[in-house]
Amino acid sequence: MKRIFPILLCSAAVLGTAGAKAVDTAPRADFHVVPLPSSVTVDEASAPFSLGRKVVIAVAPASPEVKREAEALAGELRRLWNLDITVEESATGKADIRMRLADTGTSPEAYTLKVTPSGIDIAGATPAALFRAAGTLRKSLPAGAEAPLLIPCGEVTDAPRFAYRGAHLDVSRHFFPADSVKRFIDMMALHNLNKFHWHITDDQGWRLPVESWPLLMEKGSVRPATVIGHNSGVYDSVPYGGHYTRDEIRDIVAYAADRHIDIIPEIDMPGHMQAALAAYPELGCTGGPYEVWGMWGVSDDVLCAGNDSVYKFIDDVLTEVISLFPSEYVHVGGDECPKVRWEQCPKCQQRIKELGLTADSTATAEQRLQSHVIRHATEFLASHGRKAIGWDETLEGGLAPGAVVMSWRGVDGAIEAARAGHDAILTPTSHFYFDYYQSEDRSTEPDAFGSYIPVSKVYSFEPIPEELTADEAKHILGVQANLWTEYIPVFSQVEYMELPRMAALSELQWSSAPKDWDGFLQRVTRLAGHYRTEGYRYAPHIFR
Ligand code: TNX
Repeated sequence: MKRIFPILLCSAAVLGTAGAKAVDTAPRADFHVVPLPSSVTVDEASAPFSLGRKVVIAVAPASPEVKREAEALAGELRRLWNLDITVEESATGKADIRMRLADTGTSPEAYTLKVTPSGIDIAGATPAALFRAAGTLRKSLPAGAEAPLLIPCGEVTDAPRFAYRGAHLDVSRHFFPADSVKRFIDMMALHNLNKFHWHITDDQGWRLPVESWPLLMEKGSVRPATVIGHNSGVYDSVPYGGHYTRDEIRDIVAYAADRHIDIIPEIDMPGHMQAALAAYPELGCTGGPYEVWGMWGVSDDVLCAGNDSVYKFIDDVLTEVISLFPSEYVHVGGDECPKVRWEQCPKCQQRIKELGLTADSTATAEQRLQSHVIRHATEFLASHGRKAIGWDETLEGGLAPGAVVMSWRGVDGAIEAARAGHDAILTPTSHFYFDYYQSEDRSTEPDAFGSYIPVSKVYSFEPIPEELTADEAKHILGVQANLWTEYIPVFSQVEYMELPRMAALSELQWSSAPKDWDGFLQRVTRLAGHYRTEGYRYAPHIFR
């Protein structure tokens, strides 16, 4: 009752008694969104601001970057609440919503959102900060409601805990067309994520256009058949393929950039390369023939590390990757590379000799050969101003300076990397493999990889390992969830596996607040209203 009284009072005050009845029951915004902002203060004593059907957003003249963010917010308010919005360049700034750049804190994504009875002031350190502020405003508003929308007076000040807030999508095992990839990017933007790790090549299909090696697309993007179920040994005999064009990739990169999301493409090497070997068998140790793989798992056939043309292949592919993706980071894989072929391969053994690689208690000669391949790719990227990320196996046999470690087999890889002065990203299978089941009762779930990661488990994760000193902990760039798609043939299932686990992920990535599961549950329940307006398919378990 205490809470409601001032609202009734002020709505009448704002709109006069004639309009009071409609406004009394008007849907009310709530700044306690997902991910939870650093600070939310609500001034219950002041009249809430009423956002009517007609809205003006003002930006300072000659500030095209701010105007772009204002237009983006206008687009969302139009699309979701059917508001009639104009963006004006106005020096006096008289408007319902005012947006500007300002020094708002230490993070480039820090913003403030201030609501007074006369309107909403959004200030951010950068365009990205304005975008996050607009996202908070959007999530604060009640999904599916009709204008006028009441927005309580108060202030949100906010900044992310981690600069790297990732989500990964595997488009090799199953292919998702450009529109679906954009939908994935939309889901990321809704949760303040900013790094899209695009797993675009693997044994089961090469999806990236590479003009200098055209058979990668022609042959490497289609597998002749796919195994049924979990490597049952029975195949469907249906060719399965798909790849992106260069134009589609450029378009997706621009779409992500508009949402302040960088795309980090992964060229998984020297293992997980059977699709490339099917196209160019001379890149393998045995010379093939190879097929684009139709089963799941880890293939023994990998790039031949003793073959000079393999290094040329890597340079050529990375050259095209760099030309398509402006991202600071490029992922070079490095996971699950069996050494059985290299052990038998005269060229690989010769290369081991030439390089003087020897086994010791920390690594075999073949692990050091893998480290040589990854070092080659890392140095190639560095010479073009880019940074390499590799899965934690890249620690075996030594890491090139500046390489970033993505720790997936637990958190030990991140600890080791941080102690050695390398940056690290956490994505342990225990909490962030969203291809794992969301319920212990598998009978009602779509087929999944195995194991069990409920939303509460994701939410419980603390990103900074206790073992690290404060200085070492600075190397933890952030957290990421991975979606491997062996058992995910359609995009609606991508949505189901991501949501609402992505909400819990986003809290760890963004929010510095102490954990509060009950509070999170209330907030994510409101967020699910936004999932419904977007038509996202989400897992229902925590809402029951
Ligand atoms: C491990 S994580 C893989 C993927 C599989 C995934 C299934 C990693 C670097 N490699 O190739 O798809 O497990 O959960």
